[in-house]
Formats: sequence, C-alpha cells, structure tokens
Amino acid sequence: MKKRTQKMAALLATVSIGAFAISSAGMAETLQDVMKRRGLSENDIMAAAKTYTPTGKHDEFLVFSSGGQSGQVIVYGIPSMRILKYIGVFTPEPWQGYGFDDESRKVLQEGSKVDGREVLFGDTHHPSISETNGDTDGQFLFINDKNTPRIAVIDLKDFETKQIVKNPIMQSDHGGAFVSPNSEYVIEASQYPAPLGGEYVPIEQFNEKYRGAVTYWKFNRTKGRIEPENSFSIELPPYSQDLSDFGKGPSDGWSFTNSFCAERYVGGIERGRPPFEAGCSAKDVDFLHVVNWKKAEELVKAGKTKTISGMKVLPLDVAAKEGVLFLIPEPKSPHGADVTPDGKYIIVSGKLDTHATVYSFEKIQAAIKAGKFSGKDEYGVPIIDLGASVHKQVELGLGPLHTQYDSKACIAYTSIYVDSQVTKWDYCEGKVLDKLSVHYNIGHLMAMEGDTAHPKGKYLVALNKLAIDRFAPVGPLHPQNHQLIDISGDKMQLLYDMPLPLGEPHYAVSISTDRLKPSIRYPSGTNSRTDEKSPFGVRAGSEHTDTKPGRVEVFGTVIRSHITPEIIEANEGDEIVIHLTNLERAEDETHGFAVSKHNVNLSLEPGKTVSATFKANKAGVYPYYCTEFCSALHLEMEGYLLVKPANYKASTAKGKAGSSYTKADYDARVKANVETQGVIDSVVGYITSVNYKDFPQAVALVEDATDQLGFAKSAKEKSEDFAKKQDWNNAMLWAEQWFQYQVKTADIGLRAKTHLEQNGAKKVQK
Ligand code: CUK
Ligand code: CUA
Repeated sequence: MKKRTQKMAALLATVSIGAFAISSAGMAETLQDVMKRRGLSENDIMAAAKTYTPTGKHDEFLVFSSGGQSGQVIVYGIPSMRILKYIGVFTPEPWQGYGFDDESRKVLQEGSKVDGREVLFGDTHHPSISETNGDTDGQFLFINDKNTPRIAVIDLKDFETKQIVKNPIMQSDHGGAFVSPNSEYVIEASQYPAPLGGEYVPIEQFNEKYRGAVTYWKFNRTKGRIEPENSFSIELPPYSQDLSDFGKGPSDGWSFTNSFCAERYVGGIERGRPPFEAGCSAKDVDFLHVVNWKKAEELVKAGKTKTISGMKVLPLDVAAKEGVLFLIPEPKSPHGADVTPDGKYIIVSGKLDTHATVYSFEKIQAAIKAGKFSGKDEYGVPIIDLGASVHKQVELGLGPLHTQYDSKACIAYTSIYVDSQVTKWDYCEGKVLDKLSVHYNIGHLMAMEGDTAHPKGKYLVALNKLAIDRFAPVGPLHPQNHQLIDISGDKMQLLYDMPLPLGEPHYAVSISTDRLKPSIRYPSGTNSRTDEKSPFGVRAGSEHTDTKPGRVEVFGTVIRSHITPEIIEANEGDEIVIHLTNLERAEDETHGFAVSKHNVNLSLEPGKTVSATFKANKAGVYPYYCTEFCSALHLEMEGYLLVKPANYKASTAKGKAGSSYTKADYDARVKANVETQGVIDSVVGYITSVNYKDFPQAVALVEDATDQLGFAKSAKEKSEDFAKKQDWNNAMLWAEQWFQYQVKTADIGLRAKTHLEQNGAKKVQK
C-alpha cells in the first residue's frame, strides 16, 4: 500500500526534474555533423525547416483528401504533412465504431443498400468544403463515390459522416462533389452513360436511350443535410461527362461540366471491335457543357420535369430549347474544368493535347445573347463556337489535367500528367512562368483554398499516381505519394514527400486551420449521427436493464474506469441491445466497448450515446472491455456477458468469487488513502498558487479533477458506512474505489501542473 503512495511522490518529482534531463542529452552533435551523417544539403535543411512542426505546434492548413477506394477521407496538416484522421464514409471504420454501432450503421446502410445488395466500399474522388460567398467556411464536407453514385455529408463540427444520398438515376458519377458559392447545391455529374433510372436497354441503342445527367442536390445548411425532395437533375447527351465546377461572381448561377468520348463510341474487344480507348479519342474535340442552373431551377419549379426513380429530371430537349444547356468544343479528351477565383474564366485541359484552354465567361454570354451558334448537336443542344468563347490557349506540357489558383492574381498551377510536372502560368497573359518536376504522373494538384474566390497561395500539393522509388519498398502495392511544394516565391520548391497508406486519392481540399471550430465533447446523451438527444442515454445512477423473453436491453454508462453494468446475463438465442453513454466531460476521454467473439466495437467520445444490437447465439462466458487506454485502471474497465444455455438449471454446487478482507486491510487502505490525499493537496496547492485561470486547458483539467474528487468523496462515504456496520469486505472494496478516484484526480492534477509549468504560469498573491 505504502508503495503506491511513494510511486505517486516519485511521479511528482519526475515532473520537476524533466526539464533538466532533456537539456543534458544530445549535446555531442552539431547541425553540420547531422547534415554530414545523413547526407543532407542546405536545400534539404531549408525544406525541413519549412515543414518541421515542433511538438505542441499546430498546422496552418488542414487537408481533406479523398481516400480513393478505401471509401474514407484522410485528414492531414500542412506544412507538417502529419496525418490526423481517417473519416469513415462509405466503408465501415472500426476505430470510430463507424458501421458497428446502430446509429452509424443506419447512416451507412441508407447509403450502401442498393437494390437489395450491400456495397461496403466507395471509390471516393472529389471532396469539397461548404462555401459562403465562394470561400470555404469550414462547416461541412461533401464527397462523391464514383462507383455507386452517391454523395456523403460530413459535419466538420465532429468530423463524422451524417448522411449518404444515393443517386437514383445514374449508374456511375464523377463530376462531384462541388458546391455552389453559397452551398445551395452540391453538383454530381454522371460519368459513363447508361439508361437513366437503371433499366436494361441493349447497348445497340446507345445513342437513343443511354444518357448522361447532372444532379443538383439541394443542401439545407441549417439542418446540415441534403434534401433529395428539393433536388433536381438535368438529362444530358450520352457523352462521358467528367468534371464540374460552379461559376462564381459574374458567372454565379452557371455551372460547367467537361466531357470525353463525345464520339459516343461503344467498344467490344471480344466482339472484334477496337477498344473504348481508340474509339473514344478518335475525334479532335469533345464538349464543355455550359449550364444555366438558376434557369433550370425555375423550370423545375414550373413543373417542366419528368420523374425518374423519384428524381425530378429536366428533359434534354427542354434544357436545349429553354436556354439551360449549351455546348462548346474542347480539345481532345479533356479532364478538369476549373473556374478562376474571380469567376471570369473557365480553364479546361486536354489530356491528349498540350494546351489548356481558357474560356471567357463574358464571351460565352455574348455568343449566347447574339444567338451565334456554330450548330446543334444530334440532340438539339446549341453549340457555341470555340473561337468565339476562348480567351487564350496556352501550351503547358504533355497531358495537362487539373488547375488550381494562387493568391496572386492571374496565377494558376496545372498538373501535367505525362511530363510529371507542375506548370505555373499566367492565364490572363497566357504565359508559362515556371515548371517543376514531380514523381511520377501527377493527377490532381491542390493549392491552399486554391479552388475558392480567395486562394491563400503558400503551398501546393501534387497528388501523384505512382510512388515507384520514393519510399522503402513494402511489396507490390505501393503507397500513394503526396508531395508538398512551396509556391510562395517565383520558383516552386519541392519540400516533402508524404506516403499515404490508403488510396487512390484523387482530389483534396484545404482550409486555414483557424476557420475550423470542431467541438471537443457532445452534450451528454447525444446521438452524434442525428445530432439529437438519444432516447437511450442515461445519467449516472439511473443505469438499468430491461429483460423480456428473448430480449435483453441494457441502458448503461462508461466513465473512468468502469462500465455499468459489469455483469450482463442473457439466454442463448436472446437479442441483446446495449446502449452506452459516456459520462465523461473531459477532453479526449474516449472509451471503447468490445464484446469477446462478437462483431461489437463501439467508440464513445465524451457525451456520446451509442447502441449495439446483436444476437447471443451461443451459450458461453464473454468478457467485454474498454478498448481505449483511458486511465491507469483501463485494463480493469471490464465486464462479463454471461449467456446461459437453453433450459439451464442453476447449479447447487457451492462457489466463491474473489478474496475476503479484514479490518486490518481496511485500516491500512484508509491510511494509504490519507497519505495520497496529501499528494493531491500539494498538487492542488501548486495549481492554486499560480494564475491557472488564465489557461483554459488547465481550467478544463481542474474541472475534471474536481469531478473525480467528488466521486472519491462518495466512495469514501460508502466505505465508512460499511465500516460502521463492520462489513470489512465491502468497507475495504469501497476504500479501494475511493483510492482509484484519488489516482485519477492525481493523474489529471499532474497533467495540469505540467501544462502550467511548460506554459509559463506565474505565481499569484493570495
Ligand atoms: S479525377 Cu482522378 S486524377 Cu476523378 Cu478528378 Cu483527375
Ligand atoms: Cu475506458 Cu479504457
């Protein structure tokens, strides 16, 4: 017993000598020595200095990267390139309990149940942050799934997926998710043409019956959800629509979607036909779709739509006739359509052309007004003359793809796929300014807030398709490679290679960290997936279990370091429903909950209520436990699910669980507790002797410690009650529980003390 108290004092001592220990270590090597030993140049040291982020310092920008086929979103910081989080979106993610608790499974299943099948992966391509006046506002994140056309809504208050909407008319998508300047709509354009609504039509009727489409999903910002009933689509010709962008400023109210395979070619290698790749690139031009979505919105309101699979669709002939849809030729198999920050131009690059084409919105409007069309396509859509709408065409390199913008006017960066380069150029003047080689085969690239009305410049990330020789080999499947580039000067400088172990990420978006205001806890008893109070949340002391034939329903809680209840009894074949509420208020005090040999793994962040429903299909003894190392007695945060066989008769055999204790045990425990209280008092003495109230982090820790001390007090009272009744067993056990709360108090107190010492707390006059 004495030993534990001594340990506590030793712990306290290490806190005060820690600073000395650090300064005495590592004196031998100089910076030059390290450079020599590791073969680093001065340039390397400069790059390191520009990215290295010391302990405790935060990144200037956060990046939300597509996680590709992993169906997740990857969150990392810039300039450190440290990964902060994977957000489960279209795929179950066990650590966050995503797809394992009933609440999140509902979100996932709403999006993953497709015609009776369950699709548990997503090919994520384009994330997009909600915008206000064309600038990212940090409230919501959207991302599309190319394979099973869907859009997910992630709330950036807690970085959780809240909603997945399936596109009922498309069979694949690509041109999403991108938001209108005030996030009224999230756009999703189809990729591979197919009959709208998913019916079967022979491929020979491709031109007649196969179609593309673009969907405008109505976003309700107050609710934080997409409203399918207020969303609409526009039917498009069966060209392979590719990427979309919304206009802003002068071009607000319009959207732009490029396409490839305007040839409408259908391959069939096995039938002796040349492959898709030949037929889809045979002609010199494809079409940029120019859409007046505000006008489309009016026509939808006026009832000019047909309904396909519950979706309001503006028919192609109506869109063509009513001035909603126009086409402009674009050179050879383009990829990317990126509106400039001022909304005056749209840049489209041809994958098989060395040029980027800068379209002028003003010229496009003039041509439309004058009715100057070079003709119509087979579906009656007016075609605007390329020459009449182009501002500049600039030769950028082999295989230009995507474009991002700088904080400096007229400056753009375009990824050059075949040359594996980034080209920096001036789209106003049509001049190339700089080129930087990257490794290898860059797809998208991303500048800080580089697709908004006010890009921040500073850094650029190249999202490379291959990693080949960049990292230590880890088998035939290589990591992805995101390369950080400094764009603050005239010349671009490569700073850092980050391997990403999830892929393939296509696009990423960034935001100034200070624009994000995520919460650190939920109001107690919250269903985080609906943002509402859970009907299953309970407060401390009102935990209970409802048992009915065939069903056991538990309303429990978790808090350092126990789960209530600790024993759950059921019969073989019962349905078990466990609702748990995390009673913690303290930051980062997440508990987990897993049940032996069952597919149950929950994550309970402070305040959250989650539920698990499963079948106890086999009799046995199943330990359950907390999966997060939450406190010194984390391993003891455990319990038993006892599943009795059918027709089980209670055994008459005598049995015993645990040890028994005497008055001497109790007295020794109490004595040790009193000494521990002395340690706690000294920590409290230090904290209250300084200006801790000026440190919000310390204030939060002190609040938590006060909570724990309150629990210690009530355990102490219980032990004293039992002592009065001379029930030494219970008296001793409650005295031990009293000690456990003291340990938690001391642990938190020491954290506060360390924080205050490291952040220069000052003595105050009492
Ligand atoms: S895409 Cu993959 S590199 Cu889906 Cu935006 Cu261009
Ligand atoms: Cu709670 Cu470990």
